[in-house]
Amino acid sequence: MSPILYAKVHKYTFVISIGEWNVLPDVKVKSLMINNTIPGPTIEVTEGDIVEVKVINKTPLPHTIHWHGLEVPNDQDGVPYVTQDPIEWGESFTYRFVAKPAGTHFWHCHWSTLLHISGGMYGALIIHHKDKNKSLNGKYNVKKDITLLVDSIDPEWQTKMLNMMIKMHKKEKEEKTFSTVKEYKEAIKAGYKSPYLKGIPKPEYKYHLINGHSYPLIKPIITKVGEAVRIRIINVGNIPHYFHFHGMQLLVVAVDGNTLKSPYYVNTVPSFPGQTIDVIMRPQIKGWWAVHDHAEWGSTNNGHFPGGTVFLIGVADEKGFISNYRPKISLTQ
Ligand SMILES: [Cu+2]
Repeated sequence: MSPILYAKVHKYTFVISIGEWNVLPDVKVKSLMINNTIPGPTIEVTEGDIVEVKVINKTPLPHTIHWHGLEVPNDQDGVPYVTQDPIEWGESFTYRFVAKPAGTHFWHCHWSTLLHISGGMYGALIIHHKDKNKSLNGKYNVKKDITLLVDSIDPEWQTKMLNMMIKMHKKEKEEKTFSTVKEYKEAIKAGYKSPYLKGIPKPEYKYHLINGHSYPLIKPIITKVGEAVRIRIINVGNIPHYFHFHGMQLLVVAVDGNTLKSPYYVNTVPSFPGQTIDVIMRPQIKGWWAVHDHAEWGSTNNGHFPGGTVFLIGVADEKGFISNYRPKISLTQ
């Protein structure tokens, strides 16, 4: 009998809808949301468990979901026209796979990826080691395990593109596909006009998000002197960020979910598009410590510093005291 019959099954339902999302109190963006939130649900399981995700599409756009970093059966990989037809308006599709390998991963929509990720279709996918001896949380005595999903958006581009794509998809109700390159070449000869000849505008990223919000809406991390916090940084967007942590060193322990044989210390953590990076911090000095993208554009809201990915780490002493200075919200530096 297959051991898979005894595996734990985790069932999720992803309902995709179009709505408005506030990245800041006064910045609302037309978005593609899963279960009405950005980021979408976190999938957190143990290696070898079965993950079952029912995707229900309530938008007039096609979608597929890709399990980034996972080794899934080919027909569950979620690449439109490579492993499956897109999930159309009113349709649903259920993905099912064994969770592997262990580590920090994520999921995202793979249709019109540039627009649908910035639209909000992404979430964390955390797979814990089955073998407790391999657990990084165990090894480093981690007291807090925090995930930061990083993205950059251009609200005007996003709204314009979503409206345009909805109109186009309604009008044409077709994604022209070809079975072979020969067929594609012949269609062009016969007068087919490729959409790339028209081009589309490029986004100019103006707001930089951690877990769906920009500074000053990003939640601070609160910890104690000497306590280990694991931070999983997942860059789902299209530009790199370089997170500089004030007042401490961080141990890089995993990249793309893979545990490093030789962990190393940094105080600036580079985060590249599509990459996940796990760091352990164990701050030694109490106080409010700033973290920000040292490529400073990523620390702005529409060009204004401070904004974007800026956030704080509050390090308390054994009595719970952080600092006499109480941080203020500044938008005018
Ligand atoms: Cu999508």
